[in-house]
Amino acid sequence: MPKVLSPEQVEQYERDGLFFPIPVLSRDEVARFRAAFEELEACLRDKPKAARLSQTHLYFRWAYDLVTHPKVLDAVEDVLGPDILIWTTSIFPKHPHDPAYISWHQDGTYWGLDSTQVTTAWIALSDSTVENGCMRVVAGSHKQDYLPHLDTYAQYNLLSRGQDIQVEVKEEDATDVVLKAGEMSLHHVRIIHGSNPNRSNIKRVGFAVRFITPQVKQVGVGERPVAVLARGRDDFHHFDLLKEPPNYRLDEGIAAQAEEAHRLLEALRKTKGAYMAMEE
Ligand SMILES: O=C(O)CCC(=O)C(=O)O
Repeated sequence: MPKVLSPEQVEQYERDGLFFPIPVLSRDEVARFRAAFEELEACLRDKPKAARLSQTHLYFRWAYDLVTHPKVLDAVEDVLGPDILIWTTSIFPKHPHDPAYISWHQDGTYWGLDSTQVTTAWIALSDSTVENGCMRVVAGSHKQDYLPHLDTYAQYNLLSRGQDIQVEVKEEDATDVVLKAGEMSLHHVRIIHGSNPNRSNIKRVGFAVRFITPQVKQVGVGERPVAVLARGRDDFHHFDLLKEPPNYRLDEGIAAQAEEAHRLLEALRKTKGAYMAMEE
């Protein structure tokens, strides 16, 4: 029996590669997570981009609590089944009138995962609207294979290499994933998606969590990545599992996160073709 999504909603996810909105956080919870994020972001302002907003769930208790929130996991269980790992996380803030955007892309093209047993929960820590640059998807596009992408390194592209899909995406094919703070969407690893700049006075904050099943392997990284066993069991042992929730003070967490990001980037530089979401 599904936990929160009805069988029709699960079918819709399978058909469109997307389901939203899914209410997951109370108003108080949004306030707690948003305040913790703002505090972190303020401390990270002068840090290099790659070390900043990736893998926060491994270093900051609030981020761990958010990504393992029972309501988030219930919805993920409805599409992935009872055994769930958290592979990576990224936070995507867009400040008022921020020119930053995300080009049309398919996540799986550059993640090095050997399966599509992967879903992203995009949790809104602010309202996410057409005006402030909500995520946009091409519903049903996950049914196609992976398409060629070009690394553009465009200045305001939030993706690390400005990966841009090399097919025309028609405006009328795009669905705006409008969410209220505390709601989330789920999207398939092959769906074509992106987002426009924030043209409003309202900051947009999205917390993206990449969930996989334990069968999934990450290829080409040359080392065992760390994952969080969020629910169920892992009989495959493709990842080193985080032993306990993070318990750092803010400054310690920032230092530990920066050190690990630096180490991983060095390791990735030696592994041609392998990229992780932490690079985003
Ligand atoms: O935050 C956005 O607008 C898009 C995020 C994204 O590309 C993703 O979560 O895969």
